[in-house]
Amino acid sequence: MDIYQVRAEKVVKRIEELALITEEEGCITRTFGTKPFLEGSKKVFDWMLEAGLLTTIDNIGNVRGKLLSDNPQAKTFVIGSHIDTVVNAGKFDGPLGVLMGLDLLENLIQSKAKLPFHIELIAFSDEEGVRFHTTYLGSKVVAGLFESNKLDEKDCHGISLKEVINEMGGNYHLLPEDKIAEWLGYFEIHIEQGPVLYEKNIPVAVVTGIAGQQRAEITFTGVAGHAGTVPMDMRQDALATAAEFVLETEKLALEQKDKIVATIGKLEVIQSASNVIPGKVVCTLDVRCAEIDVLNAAYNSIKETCYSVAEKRNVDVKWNLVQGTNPTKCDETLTNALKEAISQSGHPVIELVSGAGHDGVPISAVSPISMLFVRCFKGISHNPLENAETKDIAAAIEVSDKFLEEVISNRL
Ligand code: HGY
Ligand code: MN
Ligand code: MN
Repeated sequence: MDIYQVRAEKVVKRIEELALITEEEGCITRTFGTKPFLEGSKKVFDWMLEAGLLTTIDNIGNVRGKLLSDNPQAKTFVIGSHIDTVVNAGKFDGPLGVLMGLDLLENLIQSKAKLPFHIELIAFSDEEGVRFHTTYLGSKVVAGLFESNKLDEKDCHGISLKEVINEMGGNYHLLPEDKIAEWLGYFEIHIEQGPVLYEKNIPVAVVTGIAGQQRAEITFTGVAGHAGTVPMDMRQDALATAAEFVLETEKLALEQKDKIVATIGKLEVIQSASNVIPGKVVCTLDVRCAEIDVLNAAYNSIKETCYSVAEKRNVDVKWNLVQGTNPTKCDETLTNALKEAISQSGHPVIELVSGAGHDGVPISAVSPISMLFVRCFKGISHNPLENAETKDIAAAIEVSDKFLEEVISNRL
C-alpha cells in the first residue's frame, strides 16, 4: 500500500476516535468550553505531545504544537484548523485539517527536515461560534485581534465567555500574550463542504478566497394573546411576522442565487404554548457573498424588508449585527505553490472560493494564507453524513508534502 494511503488511514483512525467524544449520544457535538470539548482537546494535546511537538493549550483553549527551527529569530509558519463543531456535526469539518497537519509534522520529524522557520500546528478552539454566536475566537487570539468586549458575551445559559475561559483554566487577562508575533504564513486543509469536487470527480482543489459574511440576531416583539379569542385581523403575531421575513429573505437570495446565500439557521418562539399567539421571536440571519458590495447591498435590503414586514404587522424589530467579515483573498505566492504541488501530484488544478468561513479569515490580517480543499461526499457538511474518502485524504497528503517542501526550500 502506498505510503500516503498508510498515513491517510492513520489520520482517519484519529478522526474516528475524536468523533466518539460528544455532548450528545448518537451525534457529534463539541462546542467551545464544554467538558466533551475539553476531552477532545486533551486527546489532540496528547497526540501532539506523542509526536514530539512542543505542546501547550493557550488561554482561549487552542491546542498548539511547535516544531522549532534552530534559528530562534525565525518566523512561524502555522498549519491549523478547528476542533470545535456545530451541533450534530460531521466528523471531518475541522478535525481533518488538524489531524492532517499533525501527520505532516510527524513526517517532517521522521525525515529530520532542517527547518529554516518554526512550524506551529494549531487546533483552534472556536471557529464555528456556536456557543457565543461569534466565530474565530481561537484564531483571533493567535492573530492578536481578539476583541475584549466579547468577554462579556453570554451563552444561552447566561454564562459569559470570561467565565468559560476561567473554567477551562485560561486567564483572559493573558490572551494578548498568546498571539504569534512574526508570521511567515498559514496553511489549512479542509473538506470542500460543497459539491464541485464530487461532481468533477477530483480529489483536491486550491482555495483562492473566502466569502464575506454578515451574521445578525433579530428580535420580533408583537403581543402575546389568547389563540381562541383574538380575531385574525387584530393580531400582532411575532411568529407570523418572522415567518414572512424568512420567506422574503429566501426570495431575495434566490433572485441573486449566483452570488449570495442567506440562511435563518435558528428561530426561537419565546415562552411558546400551543394556545398562545406568539409575542416574541428571536432568529438569526447569515448572509454570504464573495463580493463585498453585493454582500452589503443584499444585507441592507434584507434588513429593510424585515422592518417593512414588521411595520405592516405592527410588530417591533430589534436588529443586532453580531459579526461581519469581509471577503478574504488567499496569498498568491503560497497559492501558486499549492497549484504546482497539485499538478505535480497528477491532478487537474481546480480553483474555488470558499462559501464557508475558516480561521484564515482573521489570520489574513497578519499573515499570507493558503487553503487546500478535499472532496467530500456530495458536498454535504454540518451534517452527520459528511464524509471524506481515505484515498482523497491520501492525495491531499501527497500534495501537502510537496507544498511544504516548496515552502521550506524557498521560504516563500
Ligand atoms: O459557518 C461557517 O462558515 C463555518 O462552518 N464556520
Ligand atoms: Mn470548518
Ligand atoms: Mn463548519
